[in-house]
Amino acid sequence: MSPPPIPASPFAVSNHGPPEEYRKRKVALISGITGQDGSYLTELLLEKGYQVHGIIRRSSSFNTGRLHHLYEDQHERPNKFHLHYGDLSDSTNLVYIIAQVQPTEVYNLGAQSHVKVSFEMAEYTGDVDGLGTLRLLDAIRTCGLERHIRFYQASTSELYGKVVETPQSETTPFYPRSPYGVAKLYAYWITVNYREAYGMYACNGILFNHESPRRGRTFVTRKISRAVADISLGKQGCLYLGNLDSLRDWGHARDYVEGMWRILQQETPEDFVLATGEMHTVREFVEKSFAIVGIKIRWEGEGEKEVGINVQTKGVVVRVDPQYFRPAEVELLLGNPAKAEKKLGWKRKVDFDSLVKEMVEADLATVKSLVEDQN
Ligand code: NDP
Ligand code: GDR
Repeated sequence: MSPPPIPASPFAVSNHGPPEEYRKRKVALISGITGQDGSYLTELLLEKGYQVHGIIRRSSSFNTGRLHHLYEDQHERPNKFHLHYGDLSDSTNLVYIIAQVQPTEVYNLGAQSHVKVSFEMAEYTGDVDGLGTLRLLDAIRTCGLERHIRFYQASTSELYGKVVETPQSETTPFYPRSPYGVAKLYAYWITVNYREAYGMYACNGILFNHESPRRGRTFVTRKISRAVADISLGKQGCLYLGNLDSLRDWGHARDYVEGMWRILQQETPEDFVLATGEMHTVREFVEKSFAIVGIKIRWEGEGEKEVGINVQTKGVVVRVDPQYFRPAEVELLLGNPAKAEKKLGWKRKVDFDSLVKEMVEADLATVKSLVEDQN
């Protein structure tokens, strides 16, 4: 005997019109709009003619710095860009925003996204990164829009965690190594489950690390690029880092938000890996970044005692500080973007050297202008 059909949401109403008509409106809702990816995705979608709505958290300090230029542009694009207060821990508010905005595409980028912090705030990370995804999916159902909205989930290479196979692809088994990775695993599967259970157009983008001058300053690449600028301009003495040997597949955030959008434009919903297919150590990122300001590094010592010495001045510019080690480390991440290249026609444009250069040069410009302001 076949099981009874799953009923549509009890709140479903038919006043949204047929899905094809509804989707012509091109209205995007982005959680995590104030973050690195949120800001690049907003730029991309506005360029493509979308009306963009973002969810921002109430904060006692300013948290919309990455969106400032877009807000300024509003006069040229009236009624195209709107921000709503909300939080992934607050379902009532998510239902309200979905009902009010009636988006055609939802990008769930909001998260406590720092892996090391997730060991200290494990429950909060589980709530926001894991259950927050469920709340957003359920808000869509509650509004009866599960057949009208396309949903993107910001999944991550941290799902792979411990190395099972390389390179990692859509079929590689998951083995997360942090509360962040475990929370994102729940989010990954609830997205798959709502696609299968309710026929939702819901997809996971399994994105490998992507960086930019807008990267948060506690992530390793930006921490390095900013320190190189500070050290070379005499504003900082030494850079303290954790594991120099971990290997990451680093791309540019602007390329990756283009991939997110492409994932939601396919005929059928599927999950995709976005990666460069190349990996580098943290140590290499350090060496390349210092080389841009003419500092050549020589490494001395081992483990916690290892230091990076400026070959010309003989001064120590890098030290290892165990406070940045993680209770469980992801030693290596290397993605296989073949499926995305074939089906989405997506390929990263920015290579490793250009990424490092752009980040260091941007930080040099920022620090120089700060120094000038002080003088
Ligand atoms: P960021 O840390 O730069 O941005 C995170 C965003 O989430 C911010 O807008 C933040 O708001 C918001 N946020 C945090 N907590 C909540 C909450 N409780 N409710 C609503 N919003 C919240 O991350 P990225 O832009 O780098 O990454 C975007 C997404 O992609 C994240 O989900 C991340 O986990 C995932 N990801 C990132 C990768 C990368 O390499 N960048 C790779 C793979 C996945 P606020 O500004 O107020 O703090
Ligand atoms: P990651 O990024 O954990 O990969 O998560 P992060 O830049 O924090 O770390 C990368 C690697 O560098 C090592 N490392 C350090 N990391 C930080 N933050 N600070 C240091 O001082 C330091 N020294 C060495 C780390 O141990 C690690 O091995 C990012 C986030 O954007 C996630 O949200 C996203 O899901 C994944 O990328 C893909």
